[in-house]
Amino acid sequence: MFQKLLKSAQRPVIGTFVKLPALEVAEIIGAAGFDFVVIDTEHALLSVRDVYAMIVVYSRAGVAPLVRITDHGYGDGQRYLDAGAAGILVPHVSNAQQAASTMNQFLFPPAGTRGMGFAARAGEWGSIEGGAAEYVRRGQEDVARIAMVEEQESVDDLEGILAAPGVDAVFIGPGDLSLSMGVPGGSQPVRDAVTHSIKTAVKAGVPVGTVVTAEADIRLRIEQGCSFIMVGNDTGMINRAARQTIAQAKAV
Ligand code: 3PY
Ligand code: MG
Repeated sequence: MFQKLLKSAQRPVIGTFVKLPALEVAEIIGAAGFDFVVIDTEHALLSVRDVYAMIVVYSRAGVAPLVRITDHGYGDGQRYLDAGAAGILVPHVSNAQQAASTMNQFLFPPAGTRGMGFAARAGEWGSIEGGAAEYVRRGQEDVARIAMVEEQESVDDLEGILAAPGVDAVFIGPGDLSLSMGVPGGSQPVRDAVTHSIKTAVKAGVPVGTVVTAEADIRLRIEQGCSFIMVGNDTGMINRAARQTIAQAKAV
């Protein structure tokens, strides 16, 4: 779903992080017009069942559900892909070797070692048209395996990460990159490192995305070649709306 979206969209696609398991929130965000969401298990206390329900609600709303997994292990990522996630974001991929060994787990043999779960939701409960071969094809071709580049080391080894088997796209994380560069929260050198990373990925022909906090940066990052951009998250949207609502009421 996400891969197809990237290939067919006339313009870069826009998504947001989602951290709240309430399905009411998922329906509201799902109807708002986002192209994709990233269900964030790295920074939100979501259970596997929470993630599963969110995948179902967002995909039924026509919003591609990606899942950011917690680490480089097989377990969670495999289960979310079998639950029908459109892809996974792997945080803190430090170098090419790590990119290859991590993504290998999420490719079916002979390319990798992912296990067959044809009877799961991603195989339409075993009744997918085209059978197990179609389940495997979707797992290889339609699913997006996205490496997060968010350390100085990964910026330094970016060309290797971009060339690693199974890396379908990269996502530049300015927050952790700023920590890794010793300037929490960001600075011009961090912005420059993000720009450099985006341009390197574009040159390699690998889809690249990032998260922006300022509206002006949406245009900038699109002009630099990002094909997917993330803005905000569900908790931030509620927080801001709540504060604005009460501030406006009290200002009367
Ligand atoms: C980062 O910026 O570190 C991220 O993980 C994206 O929000
Ligand atoms: Mg991060």
